Amino acid sequence: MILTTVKTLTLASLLAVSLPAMAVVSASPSFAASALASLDPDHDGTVDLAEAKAAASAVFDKLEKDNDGTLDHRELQGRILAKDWAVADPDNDKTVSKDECLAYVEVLFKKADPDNDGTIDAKEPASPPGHALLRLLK
Ligand SMILES: [Ca+2]
Ligand SMILES: [Ca+2]
Ligand SMILES: [Ca+2]
Repeated sequence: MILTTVKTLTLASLLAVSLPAMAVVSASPSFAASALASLDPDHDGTVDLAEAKAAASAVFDKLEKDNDGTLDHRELQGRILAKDWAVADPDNDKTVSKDECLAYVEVLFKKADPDNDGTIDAKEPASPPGHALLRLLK
């Protein structure tokens, strides 16, 4: 019985890792909070724009496999939803440069910070732009 539970949990966490977009869509507040924690290196309970941009920069470098300086749809693996490409890719060349990526993070960050205090706290990632930010930065 205990073993079955462990197996189920392991499967669930594997699914969460292999399907990041789906995991974020179905995210509970506690999931959002734990995802937030991984973006909060100074552990003050909030993510500021510098932390979000640092995380985005690290994700960009990790995903940039062919070293052409941009991320295409294949490299992004669904981290940017189709409807958000117009925002993330203003020059419409179907790839996201690092500048575009960081500008997109800034747009999402401002939308995900409704009280405009310059930080995203544990509750704020539950908003759609908060989800978009977590989807990109995971
Ligand atoms: Ca590339
Ligand atoms: Ca572009
Ligand atoms: Ca805030």
